[in-house]
Amino acid sequence: CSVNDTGFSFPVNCLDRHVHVAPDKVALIWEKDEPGEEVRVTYRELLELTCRLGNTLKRQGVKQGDRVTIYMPPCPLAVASMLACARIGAVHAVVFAGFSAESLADRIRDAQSETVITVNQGLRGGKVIELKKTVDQAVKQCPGVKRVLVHKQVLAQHKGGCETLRELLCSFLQEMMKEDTCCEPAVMDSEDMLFILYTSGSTGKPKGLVHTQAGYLLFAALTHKYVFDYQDRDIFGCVADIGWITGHTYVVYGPLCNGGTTVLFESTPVYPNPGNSLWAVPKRLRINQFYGAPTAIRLLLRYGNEWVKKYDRSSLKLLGSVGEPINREAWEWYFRVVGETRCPVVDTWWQTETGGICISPRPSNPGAEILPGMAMRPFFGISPCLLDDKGNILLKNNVSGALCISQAWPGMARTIYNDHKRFLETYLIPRPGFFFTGDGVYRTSEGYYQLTGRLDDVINISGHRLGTAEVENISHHVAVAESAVIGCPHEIKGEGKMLSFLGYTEETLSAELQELISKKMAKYAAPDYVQVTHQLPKTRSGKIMRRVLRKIVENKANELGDLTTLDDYEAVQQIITGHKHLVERQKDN
Ligand code: 6R9
Repeated sequence: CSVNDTGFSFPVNCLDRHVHVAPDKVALIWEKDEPGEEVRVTYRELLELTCRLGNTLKRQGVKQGDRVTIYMPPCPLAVASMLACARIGAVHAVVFAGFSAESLADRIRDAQSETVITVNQGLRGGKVIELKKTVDQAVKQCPGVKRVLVHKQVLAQHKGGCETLRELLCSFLQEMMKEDTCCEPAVMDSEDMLFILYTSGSTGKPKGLVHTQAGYLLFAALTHKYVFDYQDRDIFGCVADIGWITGHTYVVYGPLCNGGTTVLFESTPVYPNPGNSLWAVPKRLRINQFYGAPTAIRLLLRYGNEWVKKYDRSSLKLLGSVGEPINREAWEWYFRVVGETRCPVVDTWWQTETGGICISPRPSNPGAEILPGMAMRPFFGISPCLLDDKGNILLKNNVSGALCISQAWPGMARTIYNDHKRFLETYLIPRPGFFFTGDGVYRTSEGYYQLTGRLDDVINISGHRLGTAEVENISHHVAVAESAVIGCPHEIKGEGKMLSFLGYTEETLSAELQELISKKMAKYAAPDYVQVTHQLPKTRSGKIMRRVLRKIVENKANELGDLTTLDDYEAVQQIITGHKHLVERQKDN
């Protein structure tokens, strides 16, 4: 298959280039749900799969610029589907395969996708997930959908086949195998759309952020190479679902553009147990860089050191963290226990909107210090800027403010699909002349950046502004796995009175925690109330949903807002009940 010389579209950069040099190099390692069942796909195989799939899409009538919704768990076919869209110039919109039919339908309609690609079933944590059924329900509410391509995986007894939905539905593996392994890449403009990815706003409908061709790929490749010090033969393990931006940039585009070998994790961090799931993998697959979320690190920490120590982790050279502020305790455990103090830990700050990592300890001068729980330094071309509420630029160190970025960078999202006004209102108008991230940050006296949490979560007590992360970081106590701090109305202290939700501990510990926070931070920061809970409300990608907690303490449990990204509704119900008990006890006292 010869590559069109003028074609700079993605699959050429992510596949063809490498097939010319090293066709048999492994591109993907699919670490399946059942440990030890990995599948390896070489660059040649991935190119063939992508081309066949590209031809199938074209034959089905998908054209350049059309949107294609992909509803699949992490697997080689999902990656090939993304790359096939890119190859023919279509725009992919991957939707996390845990979303409900309703949420999927919203996203299909918003993207105006005529095509949906899915698999009949998926496996996660040993459970069969009926993806095709969800798609069936979703497309009933989407009159614009013309075709659903279903890959049949044989996982369990599957009745009925896929012929039921509509005429255009096809079992696409069969179709694909009839196609040619050569598919001319579309020639795209650098600013043409590459993909849409939905991220939830705190209110209203989800935002379909648009990333474009050249800038995004450049930023994905550069950050992957330099932040993680990715070398030619390394095996890169990013435990993120392809339904999130981390999966797009650091499972798919960054590693593949760099000709690397990337791991697709299908399972959960604790299936079948907290050792076999993740800690056995570095040795078996010889993983060199491991990139995960604080929520998973905190969960695994709770299971103790033995699960980790059981397995050889000498292949690891670097550990990364993304998605939330990483509290000091989790950072130390990651560094000391998981990485045996040998691997630098990079806390990487970025967003769906930024396309790739913007602040992280590496790259930096050889031997440069890395401080626990801090993203520290801006990446090449990123100019962070701190602004106060009135829009004044804060130039000094040892200051907190809104994190803004003062000049455009290649990976920046260009718009919200079909709603440029909302894009401007959310990111560019709040602080004119700057990109407004919505996150709070503290610049230390050394000039390093430490994220303090979402600005809408900031608590104001007697005139003092507190970032949630600052207090949560201190709430570290032997019996506390995770904590979330929120504000609630208070007559005396003005705007805020604090209340913490702390997991896995006994209520008798609340006094100890109050003392701990008073001592380590300040008396005013000590929580007025401590509620003990077994779980915190989290998004499916592991972020704590503090706004849900806020509504509960404001007694507005019936106005919890958009919960489509909420992972476990049961956890919220338990917190509501727990909160009622807490209020009753307060009254009794
Ligand atoms: C990549 C990703 C973005 C939001 C972001 C911030 C939080 C991400 C962080 C972090 C502190 C870090 N966030 N990384 N906060 N330290 N290292 O997660 O994208 O899902 O769009 O979330 O996540 O609040 O604004 P996305």
